[in-house]
Amino acid sequence: MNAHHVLQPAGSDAGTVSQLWWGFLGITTVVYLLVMVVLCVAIGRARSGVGSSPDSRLRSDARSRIVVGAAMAASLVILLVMLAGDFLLGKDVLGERSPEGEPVRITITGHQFWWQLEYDAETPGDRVSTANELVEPVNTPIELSLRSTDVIHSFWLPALAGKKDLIPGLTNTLRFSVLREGTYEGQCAEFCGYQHANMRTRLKAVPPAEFE
Ligand SMILES: [Cu+2]
Repeated sequence: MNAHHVLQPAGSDAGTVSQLWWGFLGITTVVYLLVMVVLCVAIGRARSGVGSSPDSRLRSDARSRIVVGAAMAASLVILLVMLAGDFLLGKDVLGERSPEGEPVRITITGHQFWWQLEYDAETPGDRVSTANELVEPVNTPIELSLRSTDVIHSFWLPALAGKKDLIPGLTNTLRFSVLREGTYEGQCAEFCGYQHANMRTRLKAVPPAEFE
């Protein structure tokens, strides 16, 4: 399995995003094929000279009014469906589908060109600082606080969750959970300087017992 792949989701958010992607691919494929069929029929009719008499022009005028009306109605329906889909997807991505429980909290600070990771804990002795590589328990909510000390970076683990920016002077929050054990590659997704391409990260998802 390519752990960098956005269409092989292993996280709560990435699953929703890939569902949306496949849904759109299906709908747009059907629409494309329909348009091509109608286009071929129209070209065929124009070639054979159908509809060139004055009488049939009148009929085709009436028909084109129906077609325009139907197209407008279809656009309205599609817009409403997309609005509803957007609303439902937003609810999913905001974490209402994530597992219950106390999240593992980590503060991530973006630097040119590395990620500083700090595991939050009640007792100071349990706080851990590390760089670039995260270790997380599976099926447990994860809450990342994202900050930056220099320029804007963007934290992105394609197989797990969408991008979220790290902005100087602002703390952003990213919540998700990992559904399968494995190692997942990540990448800074906002151009931040000459070494931007080397600003990688990695998340190792382990069983909760091993994480403790
Ligand atoms: Cu960066």
